[in-house]
Amino acid sequence: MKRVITYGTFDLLHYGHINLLRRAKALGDYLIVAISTDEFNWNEKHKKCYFSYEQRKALVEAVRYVDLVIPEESWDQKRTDVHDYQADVFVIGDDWKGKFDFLREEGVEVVYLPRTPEISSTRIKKDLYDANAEEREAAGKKE
Ligand code: C2G
Repeated sequence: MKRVITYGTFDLLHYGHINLLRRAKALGDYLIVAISTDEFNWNEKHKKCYFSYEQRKALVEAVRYVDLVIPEESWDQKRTDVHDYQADVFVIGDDWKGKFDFLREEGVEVVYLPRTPEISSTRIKKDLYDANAEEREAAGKKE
């Protein structure tokens, strides 16, 4: 049983996240996903999520590739997580390339996967904002 672990915020779950989770699962038999808590996101990543941790957890748990979801509460829990959850492989998108090589010291294979281009939660928020502005302007013209 080869166990894979990955970490992320997974807000506004989109096909880039799914591509990552599918490829991560393909590297083993069991996939653990550590989802950043609301506090971790705000304090450490200065990200305000649209969906709460519980909502993001429910969405990711519904993905066919995911076997277990755990909370990510600190940057440095990875070193212990890989032992606590007997992870053989750590996977993350290549926007983090090189940042987690230290996990190799814990006997874990570290894999950086190419990100899916164009899509991101930030891009979704911006596109929706722009579309909404266009709709409001068009409605204003009609009145
Ligand atoms: N991802 C991807 N392609 C995208 C967007 C995201 O492959 N277009 C990947 C990221 O590389 C990451 C995962 O999907 O592996 C989750 O992305 P985010 O929710 O943005 O996670 P991030 O904020 O990078 O948090 O301790 C690690 C951090 O928690 C990672």
